[in-house]
Parts: sequence; structure tokens; C-alpha cells
Amino acid sequence: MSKKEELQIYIDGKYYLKSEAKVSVYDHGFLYGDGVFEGIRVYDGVVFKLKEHVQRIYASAHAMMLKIPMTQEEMVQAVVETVKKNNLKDSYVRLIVTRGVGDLGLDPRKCSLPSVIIIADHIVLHDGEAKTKGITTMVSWVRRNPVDGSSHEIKSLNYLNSIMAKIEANMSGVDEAICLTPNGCVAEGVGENIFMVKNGKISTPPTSTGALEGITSNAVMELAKKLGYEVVVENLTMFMLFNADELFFTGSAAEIVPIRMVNWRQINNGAAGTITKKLMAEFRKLTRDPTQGTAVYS
Ligand code: PXG
Repeated sequence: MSKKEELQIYIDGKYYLKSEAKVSVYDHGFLYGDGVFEGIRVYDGVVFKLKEHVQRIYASAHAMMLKIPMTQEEMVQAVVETVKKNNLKDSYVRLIVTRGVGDLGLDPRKCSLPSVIIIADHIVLHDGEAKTKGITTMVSWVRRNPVDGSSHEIKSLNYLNSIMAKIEANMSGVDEAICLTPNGCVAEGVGENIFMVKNGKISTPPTSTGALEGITSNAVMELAKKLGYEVVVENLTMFMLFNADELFFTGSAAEIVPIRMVNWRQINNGAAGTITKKLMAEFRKLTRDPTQGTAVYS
């Protein structure tokens, strides 16, 4: 790829070519996973739920006492500008704020200024067949941490237990992993929230299991309520998943993906369920509704 065609990455107010965009090895995001991030989709030139993602990164940063050196409005503008600069329409934005450059001690007071990085690129999570046929899943031996500093309620740069769970799924030839809380309740996927349908009722685990409050899952819950379904936030067990009528994951990257197998037990008849398919169709419409996001091109 010629330099002219290369993507440009935003780092602290300046743009760098993708091949030249770098952070310091003394950045505490790199040294200690000390930072926060968001993954956001752009549909037809509209950044879906951008304000919600920006609010969430500020909430994560607040929990870590990391002061983002710009206002939320400035961050919205910076994301819009980065997508525009790269002339992208359907794409994926990774927003990262690190504690910044410090020295080799973990004390955050060593870092004088947090870094803001915005990458506008593409992401492919599951192949095209996943959406129609559904994916296979398994619970790995790696449990979510107790709800403490490394809880996934904070969207921090520390994703080690999700990565370990994903490795387990990869090694087992299964598409995706499901993560359990320390006491064995279902929390979420490695980068997705999980939903169950049973007798027409839609359930998802509470964020107090240490799951992230998903922007997609909130949107899907609202859609489901509008369609007249009963939606409940409740603890789910593996037994409940094995015997579900329908299961699906939600996430900015994953969108809505049906689950057809959990730890080698087929879910219902193994095909994407009716309510799942209905929600997928409605969610697709929502993502193409310009009022649901921030327009890049006016
Ligand atoms: N749980 C966790 C732990 C996540 O990281 C979700 C749930 C879904 O949340 P949203 O708000 O996206 O509906 C996430 C989101 C990636 C990637 O690179 C991961 C996420 C989002 C985008 C990209 O794999 N995780």
C-alpha cells in the first residue's frame, strides 16, 4: 500500500501514518495495561452511539482516576475528524486513552499526561456464516475476577482473562468462549454480552456479575421491549443456557450473533431462533438510523 493510501491514526491531536503510528515503550498503557478503550462501529458515515461510547470511556477513566485531557465534546469531534480524514464510511473505531509516559515504577503519579489515540479501520470478528448459522461456544476454566479493580465493568486495557478464555476456545476448535463469575454464574462472552430466550422471555446477566454494561445490549433490550417482549436482567446458570430456546451474543464488534452450541450441547434445534432473527433485523435497521449516532459527513 502506498503512503498516500495509508490510514492515518490520531495520537494526541496529531495524525500519523498507520506504519509510523507509535507509542512509547514507557507508556503505562503498554507497561501495565493502565488505560481504557472503546470499540465503535461506523455505519454509512454515522458513528453509532458515539456519545454513549464517549460517556462510557469517561466513566471507566473516572473509576481508574485517569483524567482524560479533553472534554467529552472534544473527544466526539476528534473521533468524527479521524473518520473523515480517512474518508471512511462503514468502519470501526478504536478509541484508547492510556495513562501516558512514565518510568518503570507502576505509580501513576510518574505519568504526567494521558495519551488519546484514535484508530479508524476495519474489524472482522466472525465469518458471514456465523450470522445465519450461529456460532459454537464453550466455558473455559478461566473465570472472571471477583468484582473488584479488574472487573470488566471498567473497559480497561487489561483483557488477560478474556484472552485466556479465547485461547481455550481456539484450542478446542470452538468459535467463542463464555466467561463465568467466580461462583459459577454466567457473566458474558470475551468481548460480548450474552442473552437467553426461554418461553418468549429475554434474559441477560446483571453487570454486577462483572460484565461490561454493553451499549449494544442496552440498545437490544430497548428494541426488544419496544417489540413487546418481556426483558429481564437476572443471573443465568450453565444449566439454563443448555436448555435455552435461543441464545445470542451482542457487542459493537459482534453486533448480534446467534449461539448454536454451548460446551457441545446443541441449543434447541441448532438454528438461529425466531426472536434472535427478529432482533437482528431490527438492530440492523437501528444501525442505519442516522438519529442513533453522530454523522461524520454533513
Ligand atoms: N463485554 C466485554 C468484556 C466487552 O469488551 C462487550 C461486552 C460488548 O459491549 P458493547 O458496548 O460493545 O456492546 C464488550 C465490547 C474487540 C472488541 O476488539 C471488543 C469489544 C468491542 C469492540 C471490539 O474484540 N468489546
